[in-house]
Amino acid sequence: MLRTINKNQVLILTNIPRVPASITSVLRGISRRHKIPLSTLKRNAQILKEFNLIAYGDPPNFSGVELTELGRFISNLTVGEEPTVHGNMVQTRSGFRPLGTVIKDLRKTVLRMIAEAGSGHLGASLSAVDILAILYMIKMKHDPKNPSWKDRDRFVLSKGHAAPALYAVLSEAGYISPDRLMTLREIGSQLQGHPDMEIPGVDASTGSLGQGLSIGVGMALASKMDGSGSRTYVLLGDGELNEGQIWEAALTAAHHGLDNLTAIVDRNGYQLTGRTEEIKAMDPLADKWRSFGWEAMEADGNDPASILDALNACDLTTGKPSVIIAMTTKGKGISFMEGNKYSRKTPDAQELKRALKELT
Ligand SMILES: Cc1ncc(C[n+]2csc(CCOP(=O)(O)OP(=O)(O)O)c2C)c(N)n1
Repeated sequence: MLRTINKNQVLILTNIPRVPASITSVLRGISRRHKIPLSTLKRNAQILKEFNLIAYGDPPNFSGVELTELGRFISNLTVGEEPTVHGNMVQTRSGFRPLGTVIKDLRKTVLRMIAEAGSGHLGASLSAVDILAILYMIKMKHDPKNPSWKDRDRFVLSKGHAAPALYAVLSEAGYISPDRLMTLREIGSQLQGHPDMEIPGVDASTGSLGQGLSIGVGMALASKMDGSGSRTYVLLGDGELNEGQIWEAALTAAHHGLDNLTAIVDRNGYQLTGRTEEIKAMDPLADKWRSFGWEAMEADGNDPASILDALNACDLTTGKPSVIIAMTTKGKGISFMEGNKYSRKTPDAQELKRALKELT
């Protein structure tokens, strides 16, 4: 008998992570992103299981979902590209692409944008690329065709100086046309050194460090009051935690039990002028958040699987906000830029060429 695979089944096949994840969390993610009822996806997952294209255990012997060998074959045929070991296929403006390739391309875009502009926070942008990619490509419920969709998840780039990384991701997701990216920091361009809410997909204007978590608290509180079910994510710098306003916001979020709020600290260990621990020590950082009433966990912030696991764990937290201390490397991905060397340094033509070569 000739069998065909429907669109929902293709979506499921191409969204099975290469990392351990439960079938329910995968289907829930697809349901939220593509606005397909969970029950429809569950039925289709069951069919894929019967076709022997995916495998997962049934409760109580539950196990993570994975593609079978046949499933992987079909999935590759369907999307026409080899999935990488680094993660699942993600939907981009140009169709489904392997996450690992997308992330490399984002780093290349950030390098090109900052080189073209002649200024920008390169190290801080590169350290945050993986986190932003996972949020916009996998985790968040949003719709590039309808940026102001009321029930979308919200994102606040509190460390606003990493704007080039945000613009690169927003472009890949379909919000910003790629030909505008190279206007970074040009007079008259929307794409300034810090994000502005005029830009489709940008939920908060930021740049003055210390304010983003307060904005996120307001958004999460509003979502609770509206009953919209949307989540709010805030990306903070570790040096930014020197700002007292962060800790006022942390108290407020815990006071209101904002379990729809997740903060992510880009713990790259450096601020503008040196090591965070030398300028104002913060360790043990997770314990500090816990003492403020937050669920706190650590993750490898440059490992997509680790970030996704932590974000999924935050979804399960109830009654309090959650924070991920994402251990990252400033300048991540380019050997000679890692550390604080390219905090504010712009690559010259030679350096750009070398850096891009490392990402091939
Ligand atoms: C209120 C405020 N003070 C100073 C600055 C200037 N500034 C821009 S980036 C930066 C360092 C931030 O360090 P961190 O939060 O660790 O982020 P990283 O660049 O390491 O990712 C500073 C002080 C600012 N943007 N806002």
